[in-house]
Parts: sequence; structure tokens; C-alpha cells
Amino acid sequence: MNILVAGGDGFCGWPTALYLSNQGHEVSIVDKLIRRNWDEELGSNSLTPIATLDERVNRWKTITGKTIRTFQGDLCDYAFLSDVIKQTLPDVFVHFAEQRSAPYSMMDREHAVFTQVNNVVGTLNVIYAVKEIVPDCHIIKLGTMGEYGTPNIDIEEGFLNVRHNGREDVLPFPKQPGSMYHLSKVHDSHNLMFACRVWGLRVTDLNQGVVYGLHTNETLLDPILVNRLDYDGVFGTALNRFLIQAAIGHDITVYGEGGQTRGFLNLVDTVRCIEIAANNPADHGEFRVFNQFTEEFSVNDLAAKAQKIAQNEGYEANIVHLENPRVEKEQHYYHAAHTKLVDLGLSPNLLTDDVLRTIFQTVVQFKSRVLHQNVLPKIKW
Ligand code: NAD
Ligand code: USQ
Repeated sequence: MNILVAGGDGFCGWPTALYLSNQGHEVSIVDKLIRRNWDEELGSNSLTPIATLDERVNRWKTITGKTIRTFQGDLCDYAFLSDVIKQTLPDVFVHFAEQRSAPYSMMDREHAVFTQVNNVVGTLNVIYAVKEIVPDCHIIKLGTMGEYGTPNIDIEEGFLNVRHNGREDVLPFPKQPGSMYHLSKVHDSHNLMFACRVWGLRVTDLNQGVVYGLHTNETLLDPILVNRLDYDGVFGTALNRFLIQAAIGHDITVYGEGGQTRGFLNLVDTVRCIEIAANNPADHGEFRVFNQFTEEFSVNDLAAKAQKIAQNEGYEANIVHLENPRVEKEQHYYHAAHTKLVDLGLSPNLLTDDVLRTIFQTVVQFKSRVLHQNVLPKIKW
């Protein structure tokens, strides 16, 4: 297939582009490289030293003989995006290209507005460009489990059977997101569902949980191919942060009581889920939602796992409960369906001690790059 990966310079997008290229697909990347600018804005960095996108794809070509075309620009620039789509004529448009940090979106009005404009307008442009230029193209859009929030009932995959005043319907599952970023994903989902219903587009919305890990078979082929890994209080995510904190002798930072429960998955499974969705496209007019995670953990569970692995490797790791910088439930019911990707062939890579140890050992290798002043959270809701 001819696959365009938007956001292909990022944490999920880069390993996905490599994996799909390795499977024999024609892969192109479109990315504004703006994630690298946010590091400059925040005075932060990736734990791993990442090469430029040009260096990355050139090394990939040298090692494998496979070409990944790159286009640097903004999805919010419609002339640019439509030109890329005309040049590449994708069968599949994989859309990772958004501002994805909840804390970044909650910094202030400017960052909230930026996040929602960047994400919602970018996705609207994708919808219109696909409709006008490649209406058969399957859009695979990265959503988030955080669209649902933490309701006191089971979370379904996108839709809920509702019986009301003696009548029944299947309706979108109610959304109660926890940040301006998570809200942007809800707005995207509504726009995409509308485009399917009205214009017959074909969309898979992947409500992904929190992703941990950093390596895939492809990123391990050469140090220039290494993936980025965020650990700071703005872009770093729970388990990756905890392992890095343990490696540098920092307290493991559980926010509040730590009963916050989320869906998690290994980056290796993220990449595979995109392939599964691409190989099994949505029908014309179908807006399909998959919950993309493999296991549920509370923040306390993850902190304990990180502590245990670190201690086994000879690192003292202390867990602290910080005052929660976010407004969120700290003890709640959480049970979310996630069978559709498994039914299509996903064989989950679960969070075993071996997996934790491998990530921890990588983290230790790069720990001298950690900017300690960036570890604690500074943004409050
Ligand atoms: P990332 O920030 O590492 O990568 C996103 C990439 O998109 C960056 O390279 C950035 O430069 C690019 N980008 C952003 N806005 C753009 C624009 N307007 N035009 C062109 N390029 C743009 O993020 P990630 O962790 O790889 O996440 C990828 C997607 O997956 C996001 O949509 C995110 O919401 C979703 N997701 C991520 C996680 C996670 O744990 N990382 C979990 C659930 C969902
Ligand atoms: N948390 C801590 N300590 C920390 C960091 C986080 O206790 O040091 C807690 C948070 O309070 C929260 C949970 O861990 O309850 C998850 O936080 P996170 O920062 O790991 O993840 P989140 O902000 O939800 O966002 C990440 C990605 C986002 C994606 C989302 C999936 O950045 O792009 O959409 O995970 S989900 O959580 O399913 O919405």
C-alpha cells in the first residue's frame, strides 16, 4: 500500500513509518517537525539523542535500501497538505500529527487555543483533502482513551446501546475528557464521524491508551534510527517517566492518591495496531472506533512495578505522592472494552518484568542526558 504517515518524526510515528516500510509498503512522512521546537520552547529534550529526519531516512535507505519520502510542513496549511496528497496519492493516511500533551494544552489560554486549532484544523484539512483528492483513502486517526474520561460504567469501543423512554439506539459513547488536549480529540472524532456519514469517507479512530517503551526491531538497527523518549513533566508519560526517575535517583512521582487507572500499551503494539487497521480498512461511510490498549493499570501499580525493577537492578527507588497538579478522579471504577484489534489479530506484548528491565536498561544508558529541573510537574489545571 501507499501509506502517508503524518507526524512520522514523532514518538509513535517514526517507528510506525519504519515498520510499514519494512513490510514493503510505500511510505511517506509529512511532519512540521514542530515537536522539536516545543523542546526548545520548554528547555527540554528527548532522553535519547535523536538525529534529524533527513539523517534518519538516509540511514534507513543505506541499511535497508528502502526509500521513505519526506515532506516538511503543517497540516493546517491546506495548500501544502493538498499538494502532498496529490504527489503521494495515499491508500492510507495515518494521522499522528497533533499536539499531544495534556499539560502543554493547560499551560494558559494561548497553549489551549494553539492545541485545539492545530489539532482540529489539521484534521479538518485532512478530511477535506482526502474527500477532494483521494476519496477512497482510508484515514487512520489517532484518538485517545482519554476521550471517554473515567465514567462509573464500562467503557465500550466507541458506541453504546441506549434505551431511553421505550426506544433504543446505538449512540456515540459519552465523552468526559480531562484536558483541552483530550477535548481536541473529541472534536476530531465528531468531525470525522460527520465526514463519514455525509460524504462516505472511511475512517478508523484509534482510541489509544498511554504508550510505554521506545524501541522496535527497526529503531534498534542503528543508533541514528533511535526513537525519541520524553520524560519531562510536560510531555513525559507515566511509566516511561517512572523508570527514568528511578534511574536518576529521583523520587517516583505519583500524583495524588495514585488510584488513577488508564489503558496502557507497548510501543511495539502501537505499530502493529496501525498495520492491522490498514490491512482491514473501514468501509465507505463507516466511522469505526477501536480502543487501542492492551492492559489497565493504576498509577500506583506502575510506580510499584518501576520501583521493583529498579531495585532488582541495584537502584534505590522511592515512591512519593505529590499534590496532584491535575483535576481528575484519584479513585474510580475503570473497565474498558478492547477486543476489536485482538479479533483482527493483535497479539499483545504485555508488561512483563523482562519488558520493564529492557526499558530500564536503555534508560540507564542515557541517564546523563536528563535535565533534572524538568522532572517535576509545573503545570496545574
Ligand atoms: P509526538 O509529539 O512525539 O509526535 C507528533 C508529531 O506530529 C511530531 O513529530 C510533530 O512535529 C508532528 N505535528 C504536530 N502537529 C503538526 C502539524 N500541525 N502539522 C504537521 N506535523 C505536526 O506524539 P506521539 O506521542 O507520537 O503521539 C502521536 C499521536 O498519538 C498523537 O495524535 C497523540 O495524541 C496520540 N497518542 C499518543 C499517546 C502516547 O502515549 N504517546 C497515547 C495516545 C494517543
Ligand atoms: N501521572 C502521575 N505521575 C506522573 C505522570 C502522570 O501520577 O509523573 C498520572 C496522571 O495524573 C494521570 C496518568 O498518570 O492520571 C496518566 O498521565 P500521563 O501523563 O501518562 O498521560 P496523559 O496525560 O493521559 O496523556 C498521555 C499522552 C496523550 C494520550 C494519553 C492517553 O500524552 O497523548 O492521549 O496518554 S490516555 O491517558 O488514555 O488518555
